[in-house]
Amino acid sequence: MLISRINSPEDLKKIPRKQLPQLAEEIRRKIIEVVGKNGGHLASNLGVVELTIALHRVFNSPEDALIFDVSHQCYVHKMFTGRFNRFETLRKHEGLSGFTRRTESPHDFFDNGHSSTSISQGLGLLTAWELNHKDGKVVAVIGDGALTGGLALEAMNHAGQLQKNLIVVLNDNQMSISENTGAVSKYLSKLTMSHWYQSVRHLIDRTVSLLPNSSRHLGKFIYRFKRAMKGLLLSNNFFTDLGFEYVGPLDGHNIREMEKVFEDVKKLKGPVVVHVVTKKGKGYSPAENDPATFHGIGPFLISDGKVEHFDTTSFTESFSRKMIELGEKNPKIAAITAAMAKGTGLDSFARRFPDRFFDVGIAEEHAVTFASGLAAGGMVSVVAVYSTFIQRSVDQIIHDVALSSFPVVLCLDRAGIVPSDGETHQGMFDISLLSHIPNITMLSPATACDLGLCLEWAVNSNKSVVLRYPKSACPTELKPFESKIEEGRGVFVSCEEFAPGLSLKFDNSGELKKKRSKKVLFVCTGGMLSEVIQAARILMIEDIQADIYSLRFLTGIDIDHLWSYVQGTDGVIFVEDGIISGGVSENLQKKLRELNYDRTSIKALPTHFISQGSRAEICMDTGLDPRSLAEEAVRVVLKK
Ligand SMILES: Cc1ncc(C[n+]2csc(CCOP(=O)(O)OP(=O)(O)O)c2C)c(N)n1
Repeated sequence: MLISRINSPEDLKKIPRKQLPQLAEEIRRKIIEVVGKNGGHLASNLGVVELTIALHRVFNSPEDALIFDVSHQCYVHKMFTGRFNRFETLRKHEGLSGFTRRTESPHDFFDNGHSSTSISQGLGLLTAWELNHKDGKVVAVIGDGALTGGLALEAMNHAGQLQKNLIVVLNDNQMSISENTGAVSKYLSKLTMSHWYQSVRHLIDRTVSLLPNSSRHLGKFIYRFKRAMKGLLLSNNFFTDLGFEYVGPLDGHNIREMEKVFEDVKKLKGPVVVHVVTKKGKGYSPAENDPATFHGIGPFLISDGKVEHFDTTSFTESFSRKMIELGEKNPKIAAITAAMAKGTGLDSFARRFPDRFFDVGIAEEHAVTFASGLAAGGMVSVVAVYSTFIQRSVDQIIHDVALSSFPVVLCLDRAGIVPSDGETHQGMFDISLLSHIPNITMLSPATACDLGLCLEWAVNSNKSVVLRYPKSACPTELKPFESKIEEGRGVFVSCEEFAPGLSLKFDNSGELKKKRSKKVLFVCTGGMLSEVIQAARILMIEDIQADIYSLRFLTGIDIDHLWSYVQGTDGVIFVEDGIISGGVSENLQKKLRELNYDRTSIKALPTHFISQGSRAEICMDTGLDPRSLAEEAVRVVLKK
């Protein structure tokens, strides 16, 4: 295999040109094989095989910097930079990250994962290199989806001003995760059409030159037609107007053509955009035909691309269904997402109520402020994004939503522990960031039914509400979670509910014992209910009665209600899938201390970045696995 002989970009440069198609084929096969097993960003990586070959053959990484935006498309780059041997460990616990990571390689300049950062990063890096008299080219590789992010446009604005030799490679496959949306996307299609125009123009020119003199009036007509078409397609180039040179659009699967252009572009002065057109999912028909599903996918069967389906309901599915139901009932509900229609489950709402659905592109800040505008105009806005990406919108939530108490419901999927994607995707900051904002009510539903009730309450509350729920299957339904929502109050789940057999205790002679020796109460965020139930079952076997109080509300908590369940217990264990600092547990622990109750302990995510693994592995790493929770409970109730 050619690919196994490449340990550095220098090795790649030695591969004879005629063997490059074979190399591309080997790379595609390897990506499909590993992502089929481990899951990952298949379609995006299959689309950039030739582009990455051309970039690494022309530029001299790491003397030159290749910066991948989001960096979900960096698999080929990893293979060329000494990581092919470990490629099988992609996205696994302690394996290679699915994104660029500085700790992995000097060829990875940034720890990316969130979108639209590469132009800012590249411009900063280049400026620093110049100030430090270091030579080297800086190339930002950004997708057409990522270009819809405001940060990328802010960076272009600045780059146009600074006029440094920044090279921006625009990888245009007309797809974000789903089909790209918005005016920028339309504009790029127009530019791409100009390529078609150039080819057609040459054909027309040749045909006209062959026409006899008598047909000259036809020639004039054709000339006017050409001019009109050119005006339509090329009159304004957004990039050149911002002060960039523009080259393209190029065929992103033609290595030779790209190499030639990159060689020329290296010599240019000032910033340049090289527009490259690629096909998402190239070379694997299930991904070519359905690039949105294969954007980020779990393990699948290579023969037909089918994904195994489990017989469980996820929080996302539950949200998706409830939104349709609420949308039917209330025509004032509008739904907004930032390029995550499929991931958040809003795609079905979009199909059912297209007039009330808005995909704003990768623009979380705008999504929130747009929602506040809708709310000001009499709508109830539901914004669905991932917890990690709402970090972008903290100011918009404070300034544009909470200050005016607008009825905006923020639904944060992937809150808490997020498997496989690592540090950049954990949903661990939302409680600390958002729960302290005045006028914000925050809820953490624990089951599918609970999510539905919380969402219904939220859209009817006329308040600014945040709902957070994890990427996981919902715990199987428990009756207490069907109870009516009472503001500030959590859901008490007695051990009889989730461990009916275990809740009865017999002594050695077979007599039913009335009481266990000790009693503990777990107070948890909804996303941790599954692990807490398992921990409670372990304790029941060990003669400790364990009940649960699930925090439906993370703000404005009715402390008297909680206290009524805490009284008479030998210990309280708070369990939270957010960072400990500024979390809800810290606050409640303080409140219980004020009531002279101090047999408490907090098990929350540590305040450091958490890398990839399965949910169970991350729980083990952070002490949130059922066994560790049970051990902590024993320590507290036995005062060890
Ligand atoms: C701030 C932010 N919001 C959302 C996402 C989720 N996301 C990851 S990749 C992607 C689409 C990127 O599209 P594009 O840049 O065109 O790359 P492609 O995968 O099409 O090559 C999105 C929305 C993200 N990574 N960061």
